[in-house]
Amino acid sequence: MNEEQKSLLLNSSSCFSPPQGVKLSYGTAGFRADASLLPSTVYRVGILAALRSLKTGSVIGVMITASHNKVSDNGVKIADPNGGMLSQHWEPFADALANAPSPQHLLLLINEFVAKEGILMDGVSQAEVLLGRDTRPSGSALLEAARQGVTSIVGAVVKDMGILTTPQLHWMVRARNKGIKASEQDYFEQLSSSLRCLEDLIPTEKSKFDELIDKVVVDGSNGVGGVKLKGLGRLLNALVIEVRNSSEDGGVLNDGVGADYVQKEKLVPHGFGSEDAGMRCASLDGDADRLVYFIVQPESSGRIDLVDGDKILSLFALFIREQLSFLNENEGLKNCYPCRLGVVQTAYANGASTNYLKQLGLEVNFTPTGVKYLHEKAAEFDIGIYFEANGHGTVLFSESLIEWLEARTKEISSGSKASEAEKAALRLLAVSKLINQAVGDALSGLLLVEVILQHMGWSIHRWNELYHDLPSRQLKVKVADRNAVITANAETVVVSPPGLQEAINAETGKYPQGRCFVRPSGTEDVVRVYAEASTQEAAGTLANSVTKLVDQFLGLNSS
Ligand code: NG1
Ligand code: ZN
Repeated sequence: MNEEQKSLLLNSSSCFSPPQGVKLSYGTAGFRADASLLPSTVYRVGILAALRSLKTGSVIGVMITASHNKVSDNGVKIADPNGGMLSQHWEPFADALANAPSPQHLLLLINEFVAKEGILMDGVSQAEVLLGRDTRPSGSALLEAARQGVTSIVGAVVKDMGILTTPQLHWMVRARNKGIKASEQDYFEQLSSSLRCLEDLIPTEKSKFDELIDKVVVDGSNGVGGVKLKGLGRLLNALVIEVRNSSEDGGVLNDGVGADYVQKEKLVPHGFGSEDAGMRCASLDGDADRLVYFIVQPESSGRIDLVDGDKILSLFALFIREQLSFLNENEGLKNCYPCRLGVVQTAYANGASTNYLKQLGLEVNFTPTGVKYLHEKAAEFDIGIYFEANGHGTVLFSESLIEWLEARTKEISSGSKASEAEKAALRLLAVSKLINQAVGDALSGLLLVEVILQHMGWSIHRWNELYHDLPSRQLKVKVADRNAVITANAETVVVSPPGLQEAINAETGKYPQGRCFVRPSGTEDVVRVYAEASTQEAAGTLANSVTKLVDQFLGLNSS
């Protein structure tokens, strides 16, 4: 590192002191904390992003958001060259950077790391970082901190992409690195044109809808998703999207609104009421990477029927499975593609959804919580569909399948009537363009759900009837040290502290269809408890009893 670089880093880092007595860790969603604690961390993540860009020779993204968490929180995470999460191999460096106590320590760390990774800091190599943020009031100052971090590395430039959904930024990073146009307009155009392609291929006998089915009402969680959905909606022909709880409506972000609230509380979000009973409603989270649907129950009970990420996954799996069967039906060997379709869930998936998917003959895989694990597993298939019950998920297509589909659809001669197999190939190709290949994306997910429902000629009620969720309950417990809980088998079994799993088993055994697991959260300082049973009351009692067990083994008063 030359003198110019050293003094640039020392000068700029002296403006950002790390918070005293707080240890930050790059969890499943990057760094997250109260926004007042974050300027130094975000500045340092800016440095990390510039180094990552130098190392990979690619564009890197930095997104400033705390997703579904409260408005006073914020967070920061990196988008890697393929648009995915930061390589796990760099996470320890992110932790060390964030917690370095002084500018001198920071410099030392960077020096060691660049030497180990063989990163050239010669002032000649170029780095580029795209910055984005959600609508949180703390976002603009934190974006500035990120900018300072990036530009404290010689040769690194910043592009401020402004207020975006998290998936938009990931999409842009991926597109830039593929040499594709990557503006917001390009994103909207790709989504709307692939949707149109799918709409044009809807079987004619199914394309008749009453007014109710044509419209979807979306809760934007008082965040960025609502604004973007309005922009996208203007480019759509057939689909009518009514947006409520958009950031400019003045409500508080994620407060009694949004996908997390709707999924966890199973209550009607603000801005919705009994007049919406029976309508097709959807909810996004604060940065629009989660999507759930819901039906407001009649009368003013305030309750909803939740159509969660598991049901979105099931709908996508059904549609894709149908297209694959058309694709290979009556085809000679030459035209067949031995497509491996896999689905990926976590322990939070409702047991009824897993049974349903298995009954369809699908390969169901489980990973620990955290998008990076699901994404990695799904990428092993030709078509990998992953969803968390909370509504984060997408459908990944292998490069070789896309190439094959492109070749297959090029053969379709204009003017002649496409065969069922050709239509299926066109549909799958359109899905691969519509659905975000980088991360779960509520906007593209919503368009895909909408067009599949039209394709099937299904109401939300018909969709919801695919299977019946087992009643479930989620709770959280504050403990002395959440990392004292160590789990195995995709987080379904506690291996430490000893004895806790046996106690959970004994409790769970008392309930018909009982299932329960506990795990440390990656984004909050709590242990989460999930319980399922044959009735809502039983699921609640089981969750409560296990919460007490966690408290006995690890509670704030235990050593
Ligand atoms: P943690 O706090 O680790 O449970 C939560 C969600 C994850 C994922 C991350 C990232 C639940 C139970 N957990 O993680 O699924 O979405 O946030 O946002 O919903
Ligand atoms: Zn989110």
